[in-house]
Amino acid sequence: MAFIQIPPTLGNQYTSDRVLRSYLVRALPPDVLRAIEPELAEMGELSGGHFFALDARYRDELPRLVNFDAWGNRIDAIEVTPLWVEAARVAAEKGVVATAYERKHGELSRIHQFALAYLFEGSTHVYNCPLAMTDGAAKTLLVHGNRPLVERALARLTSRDPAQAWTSGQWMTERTGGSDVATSETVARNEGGTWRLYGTKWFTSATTSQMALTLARPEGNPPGGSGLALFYVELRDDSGRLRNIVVNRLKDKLGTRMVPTAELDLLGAPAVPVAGLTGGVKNITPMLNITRTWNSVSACSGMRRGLALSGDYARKRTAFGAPLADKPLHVDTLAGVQAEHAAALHLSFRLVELLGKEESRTLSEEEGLLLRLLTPTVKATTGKQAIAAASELVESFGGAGYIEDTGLPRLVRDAQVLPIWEGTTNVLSLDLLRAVGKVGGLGPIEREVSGRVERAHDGAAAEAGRKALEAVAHARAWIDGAAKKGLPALEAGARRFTLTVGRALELALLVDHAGWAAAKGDARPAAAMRRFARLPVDLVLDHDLADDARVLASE
Ligand code: UCC
Repeated sequence: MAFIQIPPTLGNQYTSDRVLRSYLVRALPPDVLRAIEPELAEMGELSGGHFFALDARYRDELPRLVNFDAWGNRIDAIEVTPLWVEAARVAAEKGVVATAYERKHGELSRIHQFALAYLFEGSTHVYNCPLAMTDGAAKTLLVHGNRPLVERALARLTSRDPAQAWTSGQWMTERTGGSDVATSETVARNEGGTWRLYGTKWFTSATTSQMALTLARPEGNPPGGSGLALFYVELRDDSGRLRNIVVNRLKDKLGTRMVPTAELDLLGAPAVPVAGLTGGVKNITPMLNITRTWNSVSACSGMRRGLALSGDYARKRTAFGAPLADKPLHVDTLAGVQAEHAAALHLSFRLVELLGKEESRTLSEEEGLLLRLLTPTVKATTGKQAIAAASELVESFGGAGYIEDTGLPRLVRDAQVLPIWEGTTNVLSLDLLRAVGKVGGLGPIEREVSGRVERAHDGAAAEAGRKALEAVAHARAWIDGAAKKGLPALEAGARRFTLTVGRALELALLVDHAGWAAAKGDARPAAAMRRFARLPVDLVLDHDLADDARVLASE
């Protein structure tokens, strides 16, 4: 009996989230915050209540692929869990994608939308995956201005009516890999005026979608990413039958286990070019940049969910004569994760702010460059933070965190995908290197950091600000030096460079926010800033480690 413990419970996940609320009070004019707060509070209630209960009930259920009906007809139907059915309904009704396109609050609409997405993610077993791709598809169709496709799909992708709403897939990964997309083998043939796709898509996420954007090489095109074209595919005909697509199997994954991830053969699936017959890799990047933003915000959601559960448990669980919440080392350990969460949230929403401005055409040229640099940086940085946080938070439950039917191991499982899909840490680091080259240097990031720390409100903030500035200066000195040594030196240090830039930005944003909050009598952001300033920020190493890496690799 001594081992019977009280499980953690959750309250309203909006009203109890002091980091999100403090950010929103600052980022939004009072009338906008007043207008959207009821929606956020409702989503917070759903997340901590209704969906948390569904999570407890259905957490072991998996999607199912039914290849044949009782009479031998090939149907390849994918059945998702009851939790996902409910998530689809609520996501549409509450406008988790639509809010960004309705633009009720102009450039602030992305903040509104991503606050909803952040709250929605906690209990819905990564339903943010199809939502991210749906948002990415809507954006990509709009960017390319393909009027017939916009007219056909946009209203569905952004619908609030669950009966009308579509989700989209993003089929980019083939047997040749998910990173080096330019080597994709799927071929597009024009057969009597209709483009048809032939090939295998090795990972397709959330394959219950009605449509997908994908890449294929029109016959006769040259190799490489520019020889690919971006295609729009509707998966099923009016009777619900797959259109020359077969689903070979669902993948058995470490995490995101409710996401039906399928392996598909395209056997002449009809498709429509979205933006001409070349430039496919470049043309799909609007989608990637949106899904990378979702990934960043979802990384924050996972950290927050673990903290909420761990914090509640710490008040209930007694050991060595007192609740864990009264144990200095336990409190100190969680404080480190709280600081990481606050840093990740401020960084992710900075990206979201820029995205909103881009879509409202209020982005300055400087901010445009910053947006390009931030997207890979934020995704890479927050993905790594989410994993470290999940591991620490699961540990904070002791053995209970390791037991499947507590539901806690999912925190680690679902975090682990964040630095993998939508570009691994290394792929994003190399993307940042290329983007720095294109943008013409680190200037926009240096100016963002210096602008954020220049009004440091006290000695600790000034010290934290200096640390952020020094880290960025070190990153800049490193990239200048490595560029002179050549590409191998640049590539070998790219990950340390990217994570340094990301963490320096996080610290600078915390300094800025702490000053604002202190003036309002809120000491928490300054505590997060001080704590984060003591964690590793500058990861750049001056020594050229390439030789060491080669020696180690030869063992
Ligand atoms: O689909 C997947 C799973 C879906 C699940 C969604 C979940 C969402 C989150 C949910 C949260 C819970 S996974 C698929 C993952 N695959 C990727 O993410 C691809 C990773 N690989 C890359 O990102 C690579 O960097 C590539 C493929 C883009 C590199 O290919 P290339 O062929 O080497 O291409 P380049 O030369 O780097 O780029 C081609 C052009 C260049 O422009 P030009 O031609 O003008 O010089 C680049 O500057 O595209 C431009 N470009 C970009 N522009 C490349 N990347 C970007 C970018 N991100 N933004 C703007």
